[in-house]
Order: sequence, then structure tokens, then C-alpha cells
Amino acid sequence: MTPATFEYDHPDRDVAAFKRSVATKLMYAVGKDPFAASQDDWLHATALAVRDLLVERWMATTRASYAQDVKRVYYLSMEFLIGRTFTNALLAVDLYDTVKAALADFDIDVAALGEREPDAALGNGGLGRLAACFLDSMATLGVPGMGYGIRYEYGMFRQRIIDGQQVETPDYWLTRGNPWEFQRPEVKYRVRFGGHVEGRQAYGAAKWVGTHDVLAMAYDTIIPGYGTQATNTLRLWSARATEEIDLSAFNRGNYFEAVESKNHSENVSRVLYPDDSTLSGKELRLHQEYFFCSASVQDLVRRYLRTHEGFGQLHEKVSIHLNDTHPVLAVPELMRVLVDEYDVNWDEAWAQTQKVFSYTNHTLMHEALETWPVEMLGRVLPRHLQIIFDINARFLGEVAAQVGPDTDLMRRLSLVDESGERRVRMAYLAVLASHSVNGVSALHSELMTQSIFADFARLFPERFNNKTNGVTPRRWLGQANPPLAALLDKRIGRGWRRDLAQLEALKPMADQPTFVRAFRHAKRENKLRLANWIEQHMGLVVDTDAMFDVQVKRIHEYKRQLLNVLHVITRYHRILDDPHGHHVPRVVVFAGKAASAYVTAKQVIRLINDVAAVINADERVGKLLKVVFLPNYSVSLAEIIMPAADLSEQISTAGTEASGTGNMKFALNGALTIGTLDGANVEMKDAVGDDNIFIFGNTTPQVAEIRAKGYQPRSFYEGDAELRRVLDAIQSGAFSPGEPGRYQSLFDTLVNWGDHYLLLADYAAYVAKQAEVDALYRDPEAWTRKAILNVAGMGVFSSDRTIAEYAHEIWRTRPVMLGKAG
Ligand code: B1H
Repeated sequence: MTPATFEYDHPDRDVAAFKRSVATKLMYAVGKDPFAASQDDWLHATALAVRDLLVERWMATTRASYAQDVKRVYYLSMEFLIGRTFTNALLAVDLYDTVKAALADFDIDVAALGEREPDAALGNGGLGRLAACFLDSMATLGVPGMGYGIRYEYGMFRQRIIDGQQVETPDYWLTRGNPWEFQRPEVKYRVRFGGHVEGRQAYGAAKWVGTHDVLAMAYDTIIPGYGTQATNTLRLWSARATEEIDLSAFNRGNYFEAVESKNHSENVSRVLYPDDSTLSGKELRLHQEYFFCSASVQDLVRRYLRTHEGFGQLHEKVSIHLNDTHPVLAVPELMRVLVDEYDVNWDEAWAQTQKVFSYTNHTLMHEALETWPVEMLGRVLPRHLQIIFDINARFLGEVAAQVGPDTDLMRRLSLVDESGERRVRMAYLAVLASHSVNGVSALHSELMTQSIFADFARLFPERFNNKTNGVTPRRWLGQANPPLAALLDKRIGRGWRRDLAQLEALKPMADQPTFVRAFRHAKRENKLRLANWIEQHMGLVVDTDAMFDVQVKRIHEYKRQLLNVLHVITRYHRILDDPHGHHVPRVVVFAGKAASAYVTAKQVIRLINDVAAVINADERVGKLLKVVFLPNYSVSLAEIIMPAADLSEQISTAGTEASGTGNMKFALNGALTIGTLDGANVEMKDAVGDDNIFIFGNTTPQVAEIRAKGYQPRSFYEGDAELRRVLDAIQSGAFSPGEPGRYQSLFDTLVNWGDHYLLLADYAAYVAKQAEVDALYRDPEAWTRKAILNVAGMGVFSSDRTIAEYAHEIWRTRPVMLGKAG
């Protein structure tokens, strides 16, 4: 799939014409006189002018994909963590300089305008950001695809740090309207809940009646490809009441009751669940999942039927990809639509379903694996529960016919977990209904077939495969890191944006002093930008000569931010013990949100802030060590942080992080990684070479062995004086003098309650590896050489590579063919 080249002779690149377009939008769409317009008005007007340019490409792509009757990929995801669109769109259509010049004539700074745009934070972390990178790559490669999700009114909460603690406030990102979306009041589907089923026979059609219904209304956002005419669509569903107000309640004079029922229906798309790699299992979440699955299935079936007779060709024209199990209700929904609404017989419907669906698993962690109580599913979705039971009965019957009676195997394979309260195992449904099941890194995919899906992998080995994650180089290098992007453009050309493997050409330059100097200069500029952010937002001055040692990601015990804190305190003690020693100065940066109900994770945030307060105020430490927790980590903040990092912390317990994608973004921006052999770190090590990455700690098999033998964290506590001093400091209140017992439970988690993620077992190796990091940092030439080799090795971690693999091996789609621009 070779992408078309950039259309450099762009007809739109006319500053005067763009100026006119912005002025027109400002007056007639925003309704403002240029003399009275605020910065936000200008942003809105400019966004609308840019959107016009995208619309032409969008229509051309849509027309071409109809004309060519291409197979379409529907990427179903509860989360799309898009971030900002403005600068991204300008770069995608290569109009940044045009717009910059046009706005300069109005005395407006394009960069400042871009920074006013709110993030579309419709996701938690890696899973949602991956979906956003995938949309970018699908459009860039011309894969005819469409994202389907929920238009949450409130995205990921805004995090404030008050007295060292996380406080969540709502993120109403739509306050000023969203210039990128098109509301589609005519694209509306009825989504039904509750009620009961009539005329049921196993494997036959039935009638689902007595439901209470919610409408799903579409909002479309154009996803431009980079350097191509191709665009795709992100269609997000918003809940609407079926009737504006309940008239009978209104007539009884109860206005509030009437409006309340409307609000109740519309709550379905109100707010994103802020849980990452954990699940809350609330009934509203089940409503959300079914809401967007049903609307999406109805929509794609309608689109298919517009140009096809019957369902025989469905699998040739439609691929539905499940981003984790959150959208797996699309499976029984498609079965219901085919069997109940279009009279397709069960076997034919099931055969199509299995050919249409594919599924990505993103975690092996037990607490993230979705199961719904049978009781709840039966109440909210009675017809779907029957369909799931029928799928299960067929499946278990076939297995029994194949392998003979084996009740233990049946119990393990069943879609229904009968061990306690009966629950439906959504991941098993996803595996059973899909022709392809993939993990997100080589290690994770391997572990997946050995652990949670072992029985299924024995039954259906051909279904399981790996697709290592990637990140879009447009946002994570081109947009986020202008100094390095400009250097690359000069030295290896601009082609890396669409073919990241071209970074390989940097390898010989790692030994060229002029290039090394220029590379360091770019890093320095990025560090200055972050230092300025920290000073402006937090009033803390940091030294840009110090090593920027960064861990930014969701706060979770398995990611082991606490291990990082143990190292920070170790350094602190070493500085106090030897104030004139040869310490490498570091700024240790943390950022990330904790799920609002995750008490331990919130304690970790508080500890980081308490430790920062003590260390940053200690004059004996001075510039040698500073600790910062940046509030409200987000895509736009990540774009400032990633390019500024010297050291990237990827220190999860081996076997727990499915892939990680932050690890790739850091290395792509020239940070060295300190990490465990977990997730995609393993493949990054292969890509950059063992000498250019700092790997430490127990491996996955060693972790299993330690646990099997009965892990005793206390022996590490008692056997390592330096570790004991750190833990005792935390436990005794050295960082919480006003409340000495504040961290007793955190201490107990590690020392007395089993240290599930083996921090103490990895501590010594981690601290020793950090000393190697220091030693290298003392030699800036050698450090920069390795940093360059990291960038050079990141080609394979482009999401374009990942998407090309999905397209060829799972979806079996071809790119849509488009004419040239103009
Ligand atoms: C990942 C999640 C996740 N894995 C449940 N699982 C959620 C689970 O709202 N929920 O209920 C939300 C998210 N997220 C991440 O996916 C992995 O931890 C990363 O290692 C991986 O890089 C990323 C993308 O594959």
C-alpha cells in the first residue's frame, strides 16, 4: 500500500483567498465584526475556513468509495482520544504557512490560536489514543474506514492538584461549540432497552416488545489523511429523547417530571467513564455500550443495503473491528438485526457475523476483563441475552461433538461464568464471534494465548495473531516537535512523515559531530519549552541542563510510579549523605490521572506531591534534584512533554503492560528508555539495539516463578538497608509531617500485604540501572549518539505500519483510489 505523494501544487495555497475566507466565516458564521472578535472567535472562524477545504476532499473520498464499492472498515471504540484538531488539520493539508501568513495580516498568531483549542478528550489513555492514531493512519493510507463511538458531552475529567491531592472537575469541552463536527439531525436511530421477548424459539426469529427507547443522533467529524486527498469519517452518537418532553406528565402539570425523563434518556452520552484498565461495571455503562453498538450496526446495515441485495455479500463489503470488548454487543445486535428484522436464518447470520468481526484485546488484567451479570443483561437487553445463550449452546454442542464430554472444559469455555453470580464473559463472546483476535505487542499476544484465551487458542489457533501498536508520526513528531522535525527535513527530507522507516537514514549521522550538535540543540529548545510551561503553570524553576527524567501515563499500581518514587527518595538520601558528591542533576517529571474511585492510585499522586514539596524546598539539594507532578495530563500536554524528555520511564511489572504507546512516542523524540521487558519495550529493544536502551528487572517467567515460590517482599525490606531507609521514611511521615500515618497503607501494600507488582523485588536492579543512566548522561556526546539511534530505530512503530498490517491481514481491504488534487 504505497501512499500517493503530496500534492504540492495545491490550489488552495493562496494567502489572499484564505484571508477572505476567514473574514467571511467570522462575519457570517460566527457573527462577529473583526474589530470586536475575540481570539476564540478567530479560532472558530479559521477552523471553519479550514474545514471547508476538508469538505471537498471528504466528498470526493465518499463518492469514490461508493463508486468503487470498496470494503469498508468500521472501527468501533468507546474511546477516541483525539486531542486538538486545528494544527493537525493545517499540517495534514500542508496549509500551515498559508494560514499563518493570512492570520498575521489580521495580527493574529496562528500558534497562539491553536493553543486555545480545547482537547477532545473522549478517552482515558492508551486505548483511546491508539484509536485516534489509527484514524489518522487509515485516512493517510486511504483505507476506507469509519470510526464509530460516543459523543460524550463531558470527556475525561480535568485534574486539579489541591494540597497535593487529585481533585476531579468536569470537562465540558463543548462550551464554545465544536467547529469540526457536522450535526446530522436526519441520521437518527431508535435504540431500545428493556421490555420482553415474544415468540421465542431457539435459533429463530423473535419479537422484542415493550421497550423504552432512546434516539442516537449522528455527529460527523472529518479525519484528513496526511498528504493525500483521502479523508475518513469519525461518526459519534449523541443520545436524544424520543420525544422532547413526556406530554402526559406535562399535561398533569408536572413540568419537572416531563423534563426529567428527557434528561434521563440523554444521560446515556453524558460522560466518559474515567476507568483505565479497570472496570466499574455500572448499569449506565452497559447502556452506553449497547447504545453506540446498536446505532452503529443499524447505520452500517442501512449503508450496505443501499447498494446491495440480501446479506450474502456482507463480509465482502463490511469489516467490523472491536476495540477491546467494550463494543462486543455489536455481535448479538448484528445477529438480532439479521435474524429478527431481515429473516436471515441463524446459521447464515452466524457465518456472516464471524467473517465480519475482528477483535483486539488490550489487557490481560483480570480487573479489566468485562463480564456482565446475567440478571442485568436480561433486564436491559432480554433479546440479546437469548441470542448470547443460543450462541453459547451451539458452540458448546459443537465442542462436545468434537472432543467428547468434558464438563471441566465446558465450564471453562462457556460464555457464562457459573462460578458465583452468573455472568457473561464478554471477551469469550468476542473471541467466538471473530475470525481474528489480536494482541497489541509480541509479548502480550503470546501471553494472551497462554493465559486468558488458552482454551480458545487450542480450539482455534488460526484466529490468534499479533499486531504491535504504533503511533502517528504526524502528531508525535511533525506537530509536537518542530525543532527536530525541521532538522530531519533538512537532513533526510520530508518523506518520513508518510514512511517512518526512512528514519533509518539517521544511523550514520549519529557519528557526525555537526548532526549531534544540531540534535542536542533541538532537544534543548524542547526542554526550554517544557521548563517555561512548568514555571508559568507551577511557579517552579527547573534547570534545563539537568536530565529530564519523565514518567507520564495513567496512574496504576502495575505501572509502578511508586517504584520511581522509591528511586527518587533513594537519590535524595544519597545527596543528603554526600552533598558534595558527583551527582547527576535530575528533574523528575510525573503526570497522569487516577480513576476517581482508585484509592491507592490517588495515594500515589499525593505521595509524589508530598515528596516533591519536601525535596524541592530542601536547600541542601538545590539543583541536584527537583520533582514535579504536572496537573491534568492530556494529549496537548503530552505534545509538550514527549519532545523534552531525556529519559523515558517504562517500568511496569513484566507481563502486565499490554504494549504501551508512550514508550514509542518518547523514543521517537529522542529519549532513552529505562524499562522492563514488558509490552512493546521488548520490541523496542530489538529495534534500537541492546546497547541503546536500559533494561532491568525480573522477566515475565521470573515474575511467575517468584510468585509461585511464595514471594516474600519483607525479605527485601529487611535485607536491603537503603531500601528500608526509603520505606521507613515514607512510613514514618518524613514526607507528611503534619500527618505521619498518611502513608501507612501504602507501606503495608509493599511490605506486609504481598507487594503484588513486585516493586521490592525489582528495586535493587532498578536503582543500579539508574546509576548506569547517570554515568552515560555525564558524557553528552555518547548520550546523544544513543538518542539519535533511538529515533533512527523507531520506523517500525509508526501506526501506518500497524494499520497496513490490519488492512492486509485482518480486514483484507484495498485503498480507495482517488484522483489528484486540483
Ligand atoms: C488498555 C485498557 C482499558 N488496556 C478498560 N485496557 C477501560 C480497559 O474504560 N475501561 O473500562 C479502558 C481502557 N486500556 C491499554 O491499551 C493498555 O494498558 C496499553 O498497554 C496499550 O498500549 C493500550 C493500547 O493498546
